[in-house]
Amino acid sequence: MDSTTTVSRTQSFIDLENEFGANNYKPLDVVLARGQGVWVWDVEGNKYLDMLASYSALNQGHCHPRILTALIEQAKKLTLVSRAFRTDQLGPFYKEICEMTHSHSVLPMNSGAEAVETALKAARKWGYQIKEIPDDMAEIIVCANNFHGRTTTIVGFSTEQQYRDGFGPFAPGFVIIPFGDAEALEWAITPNTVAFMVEPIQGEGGIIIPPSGYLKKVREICDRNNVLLILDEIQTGLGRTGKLFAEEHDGIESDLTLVGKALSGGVYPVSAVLSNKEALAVFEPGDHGSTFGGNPLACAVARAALKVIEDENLVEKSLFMGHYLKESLRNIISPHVKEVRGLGLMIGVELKKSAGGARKFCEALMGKGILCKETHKHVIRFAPPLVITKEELDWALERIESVLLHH
Ligand code: IF1
Repeated sequence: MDSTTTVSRTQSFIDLENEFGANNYKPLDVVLARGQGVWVWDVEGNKYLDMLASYSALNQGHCHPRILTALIEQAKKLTLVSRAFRTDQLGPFYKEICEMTHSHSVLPMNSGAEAVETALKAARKWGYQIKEIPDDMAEIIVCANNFHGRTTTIVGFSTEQQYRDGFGPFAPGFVIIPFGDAEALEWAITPNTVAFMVEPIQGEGGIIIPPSGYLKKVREICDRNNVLLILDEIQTGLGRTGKLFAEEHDGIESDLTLVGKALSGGVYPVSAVLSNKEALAVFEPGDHGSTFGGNPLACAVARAALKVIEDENLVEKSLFMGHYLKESLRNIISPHVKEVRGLGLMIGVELKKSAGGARKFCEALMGKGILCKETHKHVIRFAPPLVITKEELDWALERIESVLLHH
């Protein structure tokens, strides 16, 4: 293939997207066709190291053979019965995820936003039934700079103008406080507060890590005020930060934990609400549901994805490799870098304003065979699959260094 045909091959796919698709994304102009482990290949045959890992959905790496086998074997047997009937996958999935995460009960959904919505409903119903607050008065506290998904309820309590503009009117009942400020939580709680929902680390917010001990204080405040603590671990969970859940860094347990993304290893949309308390117990038949939530294909995939995390020690790998990547990034002396921060393999490199934005650095990295994505204009996010090796990180670091030094 000469270079003129190769360029037009990529462009032809981009043209199709532009002609027929809604314009709600502006991706890098790379058209991927294949993935294996930490590597992906575009339609020209170029190979890239995936350092985004689909926003942590690919903790187990692309096309993990054990997860694919589970998908294929289950797909041949039974894919969906709806929740009108039972399957031989649901119970075992429940048992395995509850045992692995020390949860008492679980409610399966598909997307992360659905898990968030499920937790909001559970918290409100818990507030009316158990905390006995007056009808339709429930308040849920969330943080500024949050990202919990894209439904109309969720974007209604976003503080990012673009996520909200043009999509109102929004659901009432949400109170916004600054992230990382436990005192602000104390102040915001009223007799009608049912829950506080927070990301342990704000991902889309720019890899923002709260002051140490924040979640510990938050847990104590919630306990003292009979308020549920909902942790959105859709991005931070399942090994990403070097613990199975980020809450473990503070030695606490949430009341409701939301998981998604890596729950399927990026193979299929699977999310869940995990509960340590009576919160999920408020649901009765008919209160909540989903056609695909908990389907046997999803359960088989999630069971395999969880086993891979366990059997391949991905939590420990994330801690070890994350430490290595973070320290190595800190050793790069670049005039553009303001701060390198992160936990496990969830790392942000914040650039100085004078660097002119992270996007062009991501484009330069793509030219060198590394895929990553800017967040909040000035932060380059590095979050590769947790299966990445030291040799692969060294390969990446050489290229990251040259981009950070010469752009
Ligand atoms: C996109 C961002 C990341 C999440 C947390 C819930 C959800 C997400 C903490 C909703 C989703 C996504 C959505 C995806 C890109 C990605 C993202 F940049 F948009 F913000 F990861 F940082 N809670 N995050 O991070 O889960 O319904 O999407 O399954 O393109 O919007 P979902």
